[in-house]
Order: sequence, then C-alpha cells, then structure tokens
Amino acid sequence: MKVALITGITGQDGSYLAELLLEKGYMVHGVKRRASSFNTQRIDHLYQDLHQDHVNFKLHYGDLTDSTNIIRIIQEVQPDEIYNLGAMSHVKVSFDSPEYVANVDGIGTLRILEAVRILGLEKKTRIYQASTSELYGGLAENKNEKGLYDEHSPFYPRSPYGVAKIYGFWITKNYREAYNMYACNGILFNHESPRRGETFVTRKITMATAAIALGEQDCLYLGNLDAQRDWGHAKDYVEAMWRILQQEKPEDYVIAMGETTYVRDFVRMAFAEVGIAIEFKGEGVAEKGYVAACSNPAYQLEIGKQVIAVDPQYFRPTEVDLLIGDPTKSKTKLGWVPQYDLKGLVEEMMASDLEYVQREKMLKEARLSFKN
Ligand code: NDP
Ligand code: GDR
Repeated sequence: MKVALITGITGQDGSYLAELLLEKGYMVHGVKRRASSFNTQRIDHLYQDLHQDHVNFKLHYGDLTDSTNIIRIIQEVQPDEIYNLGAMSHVKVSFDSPEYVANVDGIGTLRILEAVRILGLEKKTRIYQASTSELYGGLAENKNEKGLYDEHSPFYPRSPYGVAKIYGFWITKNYREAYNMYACNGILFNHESPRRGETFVTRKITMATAAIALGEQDCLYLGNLDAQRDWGHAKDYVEAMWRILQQEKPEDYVIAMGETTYVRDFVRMAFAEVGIAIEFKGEGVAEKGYVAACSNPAYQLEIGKQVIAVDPQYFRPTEVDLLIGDPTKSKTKLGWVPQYDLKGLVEEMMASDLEYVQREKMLKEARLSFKN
C-alpha cells in the first residue's frame, strides 16, 4: 500500500486529491491546522474512526511555519509521496499579509524538502510542489509562439503570493538538481469547483448568482471584470498532480485548459444557468450589469434591474490581466485528458450553489417561524 502525505488537505485541491488517492488504494495522511472552529467540512465525508480496523485516512495537526512539526509528521508517516498543497492561496490577501505568505508559501516548501533530507528519505519520498500560473504574471511578451505560457516561459510575479511561490518553485527545482531528489512542480492554472473558497471570483459569482435568482441578494460587487483566466475543474487537476509523481523522471509540468475567458463572461455564463441574460453597460469603475431577459419562470427578475457593480476595493495593487496555459507537455507526456470544459464546470458550480442557497433560505425561514 502506497503512503501519501498531503499538506493543505482541508482545502479545495486537498479534498479532491485525498478522494482520488483513497480510490487508488493509498494510505492517506493529511496535515490540518488547529483552528478555533471546524475547518474540515471538505473532508468530513472521508473521516475514519481510528479505533476501527484497516484505517487508511488519518489527519495530523500541523503548520507549514513549524519545521519541528513537519519533520515529526514526515518521520512518523514515512511517505512515498508528499503533495505540498498547503498555502495562503489568496492573491489579493497576500498584499495584506506579505511576510506570512513568504513564510508559508515560500519557506514552507523549503521546510518540506529539508525535512525529507534530514530524515534521509531522498530516495524513498517523491514530492509534488503546488506551483502556479501566477508565476508568469501575465506579461504578453513572455508567451510562446502559440500565444500561451508553457514550461519555458519566463516568470514575472505580480503579487507577494506570486513572489513567495516563485521561491517554492526554484527551491524545489534546486533540490531536485542538487540532491537528486524526485521533486516536481505542477504549474497549475486556475481551477475551480463547488468546493472553491467563497472569496475566489468564480465561486463568489456562482454563489451570488444563485442568491440573486432566489431573491436573497440584490447586487454582486466585483473588481476587475477585464481580467482573463484559463479556468479548469479541480477534479481534473488533482489527477494531473498524481500523474506527475508517477513518471520515471521528475520534471515540471504546466496544467491548463488552453482557453481564456473574461471575468465578465463567467458572470454571463453563471446567470445563463438560471435563464437570465445579463447586459453590461459602461466602462471601468462605472461598468454595471443589468437583467436583459429571463427565460426561466422559476427565476423571474425585473428586466433592467441592476445586479452587477464594480467596487474598486477588489482591485489589486498590481494585477495579472491575462493567463492562458499550454497543456501540450502534460497531454503528451502524462497522457492527461481533462473531463470537464468550462461550461460543465459552471453548470456543476451553479447546481451546487442553487441547492446551497435554497437550503440556507429554508433554514432561515424555519428559524424565523420558530421565533414567531
Ligand atoms: P485552498 O486555499 O482551498 O487551500 C489551502 C490549504 O492550505 C488549506 O488546507 C489551508 O488550511 C492550508 N494552509 C494554509 N495555511 C497553512 C499553513 N500555515 N500551514 C499548513 N497549511 C496551511 O487552496 P487550493 O486547494 O485552491 O490550492 C491548493 C494549492 O495549490 C495552494 O498551494 C495554491 O496556492 C495552489 N494553486 C491553486 C490553484 C487554484 O486555482 N486553485 C492554481 C495554482 C496553484 P485551512 O483549511 O486551515 O485554511
Ligand atoms: P487568482 O484568482 O487571483 O487568479 O488566483 P481569483 O479568483 O481571486 O481572481 C481571478 C481574477 O478575477 C478578478 N476579480 C476578482 N477576484 C476576486 N477574488 N474577487 C472579486 O470580487 C473579483 N473581481 C474580479 C481578479 O482581479 C483576478 O484577476 C487563483 C488562486 O487560486 C491562486 O492560489 C492560484 O495560484 C491562481 O488562481 C492560479
């Protein structure tokens, strides 16, 4: 039985990866942070009572800022594979806590690599590092001849998050070359799902669209509607992570869909799922989105109602305007084939958020009637 250790197991990707590895017969260990409220909602369905026989899922308290703790967990677990997904992953928030991000996302990666060396596990343990398309920074002149970012495109990070992650990228590559370790970077472009954190733009949009359609919210406030992202489904992307660690030679790979979409068009796609057409008028901070048509009798909003506005508080001091990745290497070498397209992703996120908002609405009404 192969043994895997996942940092960031309570996050979006950690939860899907844990499911995938359990399906493949792994013993899965995860690092979770101590928090004052529960932070395991995404993996509660995987929980196992440690008193039962044949346990293959176990959580350990830990933090990437604490090397002693990382060393101890790796010593206890003796993993065949480590997936370092733990990070402060919000680009905008990284401008507010730059030192913390450097410590967790940058030095945290070094702590994992060093722990493996200190414990003499270089020959046994394979390491996956969660690198990111934020490394490219969206500079137009750095795209390849196909107009895409690939494994050879230069980096130019545009946030404390990107700068911390570039350290993680290079230290992983350096340990591979210096100590002959099996350590790889997956340079993953944006990937989303119904489990995406609620403050990332796609989930913020699908949750608000559901709430507006169900009469629970009036208007959705967003930042830069002109940003373009290459969005895939997290389920497909964790499959790529696993494949990266199954190759004969350790290498770095870009994981992307190869198509890019404006934030504004993601809004249109989400509203289209509830039969509402959105028309945008104005430019920049003055741009607003209005209901142009409603074709679903279940979700009737007033035509001309304003449902989208721009709020500059969501702008970033430096922005990555456009990202689009070249998945040629991952498709040919890893045999990676994504199962979802953007339409399928939006459909799944909207179905899930409609159910979620509906359930919250019913609970709110039940609580009110109980009070009366
Ligand atoms: P999430 O924000 O959903 O999850 C991040 C995870 O890291 C959570 O489990 C979180 O714990 C944990 N974490 C945060 N701080 C620490 C810390 N100090 N010590 C240990 N664990 C910590 O991110 P995703 O699942 O979306 O992303 C996974 C990884 O992939 C991240 O490294 C991210 O930067 C990277 N990435 C993500 C992309 C995407 O589009 N999703 C694209 C490219 C890279 P808690 O639940 O307690 O907060
Ligand atoms: P990103 O994702 O910064 O690409 O990082 P996010 O969804 O936060 O932003 C995508 C784009 O949308 C614009 N935007 C908004 N973003 C947020 N969060 N909220 C808004 O209201 C809003 N309005 C417009 C942003 O300016 C940006 O251009 C994600 C994270 O998962 C990283 O950890 C990962 O490394 C990268 O993807 C690849």
